[in-house]
Amino acid sequence: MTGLFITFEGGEGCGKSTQIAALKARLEAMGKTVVQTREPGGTALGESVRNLLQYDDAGQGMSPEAELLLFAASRAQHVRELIAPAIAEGQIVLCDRFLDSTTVYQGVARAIDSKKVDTINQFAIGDTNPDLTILIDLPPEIGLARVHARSDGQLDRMEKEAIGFFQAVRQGYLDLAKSEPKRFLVLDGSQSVEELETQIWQKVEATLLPL
Ligand code: Z5A
Repeated sequence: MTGLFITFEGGEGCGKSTQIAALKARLEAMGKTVVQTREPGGTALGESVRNLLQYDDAGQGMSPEAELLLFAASRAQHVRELIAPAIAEGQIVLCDRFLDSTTVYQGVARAIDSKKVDTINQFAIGDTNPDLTILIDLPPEIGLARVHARSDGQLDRMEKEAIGFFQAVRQGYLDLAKSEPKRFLVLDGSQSVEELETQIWQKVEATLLPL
């Protein structure tokens, strides 16, 4: 019995968490067992790394190379401790960000050599690849305005980057999705929560049918 591994990607505030919660509720109503998780994080080790990457003073001067390896370390543990065992038990794993975030944020926006990023990504995930990746595309100005509206002025280390960084992220995602059209579903994140929910459900239902 093998499960299903669905990842959600996109820029800040594009609506991933909102859509994951809605999809989880629909799947559970069908009697499916769902694991909802996120990156960086998802395990005790991963959540500690998340704090280092986002808020800890020790992370403030972090080099792009150290950042890449910390995201990969969190992922390596996440795959082995939580994701791969859940898939092997036939569960559905919904993950807020996965290896495509590294490809785009560290590879494209931080301009680290893409071959090196790919090698590290593959080492981290082994053979645990997503079955489906939902990319919620949104102009960064809109996503960041949503994040700022809910943050009380408290931004994490990466949210303080300049707008050009997030524009590079957006383009990086769109290029990546174009290169892997079978795995990616690209949705317009400026639609309503309900419209997005319907489109995601149509795709997931069709993916589940043959299982
Ligand atoms: N990162 C990396 O560089 N490399 C990696 O390998 C990985 C990550 C794994 C993690 O951020 C950071 O790490 C991220 C990438 C980097 N960096 N940055 N910058 P995070 O986990 O803290 O946050 P996030 O992933 O960027 O997500 P988010 O800010 O929590 O947003 P979201 O989950 O996509 O959106 P949301 O919480 O569902 O919605 C945001 C708000 O918009 C909220 O108030 C909603 O009510 C509202 N919303 C949602 N949908 C809609 C629609 N459709 N219309 C209007 N309003 C909406």
